[in-house]
Amino acid sequence: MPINEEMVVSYVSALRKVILKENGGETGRLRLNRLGLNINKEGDKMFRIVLGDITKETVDAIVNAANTSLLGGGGVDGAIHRAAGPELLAECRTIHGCKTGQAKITKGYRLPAKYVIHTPGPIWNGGTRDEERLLRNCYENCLRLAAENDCQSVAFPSISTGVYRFPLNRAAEIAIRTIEEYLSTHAEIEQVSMICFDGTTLSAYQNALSEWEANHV
Ligand code: AR6
Repeated sequence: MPINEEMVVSYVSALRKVILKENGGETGRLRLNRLGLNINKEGDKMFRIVLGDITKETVDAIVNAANTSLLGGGGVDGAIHRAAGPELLAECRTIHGCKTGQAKITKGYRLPAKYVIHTPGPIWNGGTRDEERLLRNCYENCLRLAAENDCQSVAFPSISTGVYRFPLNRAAEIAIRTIEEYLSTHAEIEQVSMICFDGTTLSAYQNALSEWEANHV
């Protein structure tokens, strides 16, 4: 039988899980690097950074950069509610909001994604209100909730960098570091995507990933 890319990716993914499980977290990751099996890089199957519209992503869960009411809004939140249909808002009404940095899950309804994980990011206030820690919490809590719900693929938008005005490069650095650290210590999630809506956002996340890799490989 001819070997195709999907077969290689699924083999590498299974092997990665075994190595992470046997060696635990960071040690496992370093071994993967040495073996040339670190598929956790931009453009490959483990961690993608792409230009796109998150409502079109066929993944187990997409993340919504929501507000604490969880009752919809503009930006990516508005786009997700429009694409999911009114059933999403109806379910959101039953879950009574969410604190900044925390996350709650609903079904995806008319979206190609099975679930939506809603997380209110911090509103930037010059860095005086613990915004960096809260943004880190958003990424961590979304990944944890995704794993608890057996999601293997998760797509994130650039949380807080639109209406909430979090400085883009700092937000990208926090997002990349948090996702990379989570993936290096947890094997359940196989693919994380950062879906960037414009070229400036895409460059910021690509640069943050290059910088992170330069310091960690
Ligand atoms: N797919 C991917 N990314 C998108 C999409 C899309 N369809 N649409 C916009 N973005 P924002 P925030 C990008 O403002 O800063 C809402 O009203 C956008 O270009 O949506 O966390 C909520 O209800 C930017 O890069 O979220 C809250 O009140 C990124 O998503 C508030 O905005 C985040 O921009 C949350 O503000």
